[in-house]
Amino acid sequence: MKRRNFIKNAALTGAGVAVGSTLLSCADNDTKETKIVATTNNKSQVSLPLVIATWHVEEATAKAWKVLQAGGNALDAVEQGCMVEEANEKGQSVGKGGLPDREGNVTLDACIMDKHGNCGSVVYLQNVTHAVSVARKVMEDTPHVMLAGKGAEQFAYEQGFKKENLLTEASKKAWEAWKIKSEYKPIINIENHDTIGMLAIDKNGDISGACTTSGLAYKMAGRVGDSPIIGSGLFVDNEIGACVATGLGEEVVKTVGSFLVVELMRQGKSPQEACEEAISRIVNKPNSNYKDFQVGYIAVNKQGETGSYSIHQWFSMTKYQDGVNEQIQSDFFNKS
Ligand code: SD4
Repeated sequence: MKRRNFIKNAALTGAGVAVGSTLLSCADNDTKETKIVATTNNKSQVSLPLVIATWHVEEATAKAWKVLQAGGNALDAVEQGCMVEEANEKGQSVGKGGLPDREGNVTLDACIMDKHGNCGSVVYLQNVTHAVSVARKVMEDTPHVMLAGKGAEQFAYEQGFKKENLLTEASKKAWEAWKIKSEYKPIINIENHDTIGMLAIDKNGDISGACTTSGLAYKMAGRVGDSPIIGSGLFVDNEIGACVATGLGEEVVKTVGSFLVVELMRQGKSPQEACEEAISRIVNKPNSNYKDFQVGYIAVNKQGETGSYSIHQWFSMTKYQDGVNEQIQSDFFNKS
């Protein structure tokens, strides 16, 4: 993930951060195919297939796009796309290399949902990198939706997943430095916000989604966030559209965020309007302390229109459509 580079580049080049329908920035130097575009989504550009993902994950969307272009289905695309970030040890909020909990254990949460409304999820999974694939196995090979902890891990080994140490040297060092301070105050957009959520529509027009994370860094042992909770971290309704969340999971769970976005689209809102409304449900709560945390949503509807919105600046969505892999800077609530 190169979100921090993006932020730095945008600042250094004086690239615009205005929102609305204005063009935002010049090309990202890292990849020729990736460019930063308008924050609003142009309906006339809609064509299938397409894939969107939270944050700046163009390698993951490229993988998913390859699957879709070859005629693969949306379910395979989102699983394989998410696996790219799970295997990326530099991404410290997903899969291998994820930051651990307070005790030094890396624990993963993931879920996946297909065009039929089938879903699978794993929570508090240890020692297995590809949590999203274990979630898919739960969906396809068990009578259940969710497996947790030791049971999920045991199931993964039975399915042929290999045992790995997920705590890399870099994450161990970061945890040891954190232990000295022992202060639990995640920094917005910098710590704890690299969960990858991915939504795809294949050439048949069918939608699937997936979400995978190591959760909040330095969380309490046993803590589970929104990402593996169907309806909170992810929801897909093939008739309507899909949504996936990132940010402080506790706040997403309290509003059943992704289900809310899909239901708002069912009532006629565009994906952009639905994401904005779901964020407003969080920030407009009495005594909401939204200034202290980030939540972001991305959504797609059955027509292939997309939207993304967050509480604070610097949330972005990566979108691969019409052969172009681009980072779209999200509009956001807190302009103060
Ligand atoms: C969680 N939503 O566990 C996740 C955190 C996240 O990037 O988005 N991390 O609450």
